[in-house]
Amino acid sequence: MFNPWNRHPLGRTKTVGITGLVQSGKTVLLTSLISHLRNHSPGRLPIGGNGTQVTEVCALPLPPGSTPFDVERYREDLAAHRFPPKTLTTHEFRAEYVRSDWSFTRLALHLIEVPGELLADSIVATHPRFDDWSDAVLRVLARHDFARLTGPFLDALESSSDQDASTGEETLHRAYRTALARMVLAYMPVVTPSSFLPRSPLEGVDSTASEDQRIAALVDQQVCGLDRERQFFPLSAAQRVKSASILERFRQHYTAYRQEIVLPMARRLQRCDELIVLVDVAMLLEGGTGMLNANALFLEQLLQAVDPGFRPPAAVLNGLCRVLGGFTPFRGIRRLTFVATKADRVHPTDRGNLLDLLKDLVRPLVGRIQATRNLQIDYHLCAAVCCTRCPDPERHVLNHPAAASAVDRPPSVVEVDVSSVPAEWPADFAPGDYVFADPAPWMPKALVRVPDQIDLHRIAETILS
Ligand SMILES: Nc1nc2c(ncn2[C@@H]2O[C@H](COP(=O)(O)OP(=O)(O)OP(=O)(O)O)[C@@H](O)[C@H]2O)c(=O)[nH]1
Ligand SMILES: [Mg+2]
Repeated sequence: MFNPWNRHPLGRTKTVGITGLVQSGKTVLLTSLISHLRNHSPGRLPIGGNGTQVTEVCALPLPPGSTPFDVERYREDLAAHRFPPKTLTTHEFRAEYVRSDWSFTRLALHLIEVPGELLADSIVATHPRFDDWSDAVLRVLARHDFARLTGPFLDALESSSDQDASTGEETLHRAYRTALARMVLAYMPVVTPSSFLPRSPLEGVDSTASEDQRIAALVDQQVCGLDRERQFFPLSAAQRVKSASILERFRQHYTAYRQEIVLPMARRLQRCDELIVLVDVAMLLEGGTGMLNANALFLEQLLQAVDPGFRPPAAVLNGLCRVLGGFTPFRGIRRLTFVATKADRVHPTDRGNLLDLLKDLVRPLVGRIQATRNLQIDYHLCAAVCCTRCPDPERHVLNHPAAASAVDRPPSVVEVDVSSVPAEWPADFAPGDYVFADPAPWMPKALVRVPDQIDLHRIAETILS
């Protein structure tokens, strides 16, 4: 938008989605980034060259019905060594920025945090029909990585042909909810429908509850669909032939769920200009091969759902319009940035390996898209808040504030041994083979002070380009 009265007359807009699995660090990254840009110091967060200064000129109104990203509240949480609350719905932030190396341009930046829970339903977004979703989900559940968690449900499905249809439905539904509950507790990112994921603490479950008690609470309290009356679970081809009335009902429930919950989220992601996907690589090493494979599958489904990149004619037209400072005729994701987050959890000498592991995980997945489309892809490593210190580069230890400290009291500092990050993904590794630092959250209380970070400027540069 051209405004001759403004010192920066050329207005550009950009929408950036920040996404990644549950607990990948989205809220902390946005909180730290916005704090840094509000108090920008080229010395602490170098962007561009020659001491470029970034200024947040003003906050901009959000589209009606959107939930604001509450940066002040998250800052306070972190400063009090509390985890930020779980993000349950899409949170948004809009502000206008100028950079001292932009002579005429100002940028209206729209940042959107998309919760990881919703992304588990990427497989729903890419399958318009219940029958196809069922087949796709059953194929995933039969994979070796999930067999331990989903075996009883698959066995029940197999043997259900001997049972009367309505008894079979209740037994199967319970078996499916139990399989999902086991996936939730194992942090497997393929829980669909994602309505099953708990949005608030479960009733009757405290920190002393056993795994069986947690599974029972999830099975009893969570739903697979829009509500208790409109639930569904995958049916095999044989079941679909045998139980026509159940199939008809499940098709309706699936369509309603897809339209009300999943498609709005998928459209929102597809309308972003750029997407930043956070991956906690250290957590994947801690979780074992099963979790690594599940995450690769999750990333594949996410890429299918957001459908990034442009075919050459659309890319050329958009590029031309952008150079001329105008509206781009084709909406969609033109740039994907993958970020290995929480880099402070590993020893400083291992951070290069962390980035290599991220590339090894993602490259095969995006290569197929890049082969046919114009799509910019970047890989970065960062810690939005650096909570660890390396007391001695010769030893594989890190110092950090202890995670289990009393709220509102400065946490005690502990020294922990951390594993070496391998140069490539090991062929087979079990949960617990790797252990990294798990520091308490941290943020300076004074608003003029910005948190220590590792390479956050690379993300800022991407967003403000
Ligand atoms: N050491 C370290 N911990 C981090 C960093 N970023 C996030 N964390 C921790 O990781 C956990 C998850 O961070 P969040 O930012 O809430 O993650 P999220 O992706 O928004 O999580 P959900 O909203 O629940 O999906 C919190 O305990 C944070 O303190 C980081 O840069 N370094
Ligand atoms: Mg969050």
